[in-house]
Amino acid sequence: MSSLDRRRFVALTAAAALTPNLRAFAQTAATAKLTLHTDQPGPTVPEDFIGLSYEIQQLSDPSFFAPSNHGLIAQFRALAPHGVLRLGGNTSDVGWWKPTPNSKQPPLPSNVILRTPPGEQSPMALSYAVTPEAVRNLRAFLDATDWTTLFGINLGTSTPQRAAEEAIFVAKTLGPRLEFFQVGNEPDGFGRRFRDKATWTADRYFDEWLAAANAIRAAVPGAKFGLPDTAGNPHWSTVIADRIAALAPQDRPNVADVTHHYYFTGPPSNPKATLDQLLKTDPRVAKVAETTRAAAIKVGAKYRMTEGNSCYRGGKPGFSDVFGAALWTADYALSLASFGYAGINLHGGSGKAVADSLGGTLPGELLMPDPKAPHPRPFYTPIAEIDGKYVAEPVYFGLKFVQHFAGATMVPVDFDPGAVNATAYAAKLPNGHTLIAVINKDATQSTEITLPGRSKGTLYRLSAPSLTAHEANLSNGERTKSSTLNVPAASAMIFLEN
Ligand code: BDP
Repeated sequence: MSSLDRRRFVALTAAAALTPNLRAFAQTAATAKLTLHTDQPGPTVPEDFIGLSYEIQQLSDPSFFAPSNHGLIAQFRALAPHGVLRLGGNTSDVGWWKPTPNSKQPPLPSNVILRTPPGEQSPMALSYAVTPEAVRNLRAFLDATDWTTLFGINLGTSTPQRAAEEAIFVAKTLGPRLEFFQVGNEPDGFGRRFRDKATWTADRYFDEWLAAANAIRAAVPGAKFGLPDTAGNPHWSTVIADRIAALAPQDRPNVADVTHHYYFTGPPSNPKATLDQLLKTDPRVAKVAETTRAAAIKVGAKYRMTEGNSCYRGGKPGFSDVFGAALWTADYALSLASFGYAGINLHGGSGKAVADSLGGTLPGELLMPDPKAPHPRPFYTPIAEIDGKYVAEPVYFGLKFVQHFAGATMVPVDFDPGAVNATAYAAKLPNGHTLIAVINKDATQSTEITLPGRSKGTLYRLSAPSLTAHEANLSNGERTKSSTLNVPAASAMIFLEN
C-alpha cells in the first residue's frame, strides 16, 4: 500500500468509527468557565521551544542529516522556523569518534562493566562511528532548517580525553548551531548496561560527568552543557545541582540547561498504555517540573525536557501513532510551557536507529496483527519514513499547534470545564494580542467557552475523525467574530485575538 493509500485507508476506517463524535455534536455542549489572570504574567515561551529528539546513531549515515535530504528539511521547517534538534538516546553511549578513515575503534575503558539486558543484542554489537563528514553535513542541515542542536557525547563507554577530541571538532564545525553538549544519556540507567548497579549513584555519575566536562572545557573554551538527562529519578537533578553549586565559580562548567526525559508510560505491553489513561492529567509532570526548576535555579540554568513521548521502547501501535497522542502532545507541551520549560524534544527518527537503541527490535511490532502492514517506525515518531517519504504523524501536529505560542508570555488561567476532560492555556504575544488554547481530550463531549471582550480573531483547529485516527489536521486559520467558541469532542482549538 502506498503512503497515500494507507492514509486513505485509515481515514476511511476512522470515518466508519465516527458515531460517538456525531452523537456529541448533536448534544448541547457543556459550558466551560475560563478566567485569564493577565495581571500575573507567567513565563515567556522561547522562540525555539519546539524540538525533536533523534538517536545520535543517525549520524552513522552521513546522508541523513544532510543538506541533500530535502524531504526531512521541509518537515523540520514546516514544524518550526527555529527549533532544536536533540541528538542523543541510548545509542549515544555506544558511538565512537572516528576522526580519520583509518582510525580504529578504541578499546572499552576499564570502568565499563558490560551487560546485555535480556532479549537484547549486546550494546557493543550496536556500536558505530561518528565521522567528520557526518558532523559537517549536520551543520549544513541545521543551516538549511535554521535549527540548532544539542549534541550527545558518549559517557557510558568512552573516556574524557576522547570526549574532548570529539567536542573540539563538533564545536568548531557546528559553531553557533551548537546549543550545548549532553554527555551521557539516561545515566540513571547505566546500571543496566555499563556500570555496577550496586554502586552506581547520582554522585558517582557526577564525578564521571565532571571529569568529561572538564576535559571538554579545557579543549573548548566556552563549552556549554545540559545534564543530567535522566530517564526517571528527578532527585538526580537535585544532587547534581548541589554538587555544581558547591564548586568554586572558576571550576563550574557552564550549565545551560538542567534536562530530563519523560515518557507517559511503557513498555508497549503495559496495560496502562491506553488513550484513556494518556489523556488524563499526569500528576508526575508537575512534580518533576518543580524539582527540575528548583535544581535549575540553583545553578542559574534553564530547564528542558530533552527526550520524551507517549510510550517508551519505541511506542505502541494504535496509541502512540494516533490522534489521541496529538492531543496529548499539545496538552503536555503547553503544560511544560506554563511551568517555564525552555523547550520540549519529542523522540523519534528512523526505525533502525530507535530499534538499535533498544537492543535491536521495536517490541510494539509484536502487538500488530500484521507487522508487515505499513506503519510508522518507531510508532511514536513525529516524522515517519514511509515508502521513501517523510510523513508528518499526529504528534507532529500536536507540536505544530503549540508552535503558535512561541515568543508569547503565558497567562495563568482558571479553567472549569465541568464534567468534560478538557484543559486550557492562555498567553500574550509581544504585540499584546491574546492567545487561548482549549484542548478537549474528551472522546464524546464537546465544550463551549465564552470570551468576554475578545471576540475578533483567528481560529486554528486541531482535529481528526476520531481519537484513534492515524491522522491529524491543523487548520490554517479561519476568522471569527463570535464570543462563544465551541470545541468539539476530541479536538483542540487556538483562538488568536487580532
Ligand atoms: C529512552 C532512550 C531512547 C529510546 C527510548 C525508548 O533514551 O534511546 O529509544 O527510551 O525506549 O530511554 O523508546
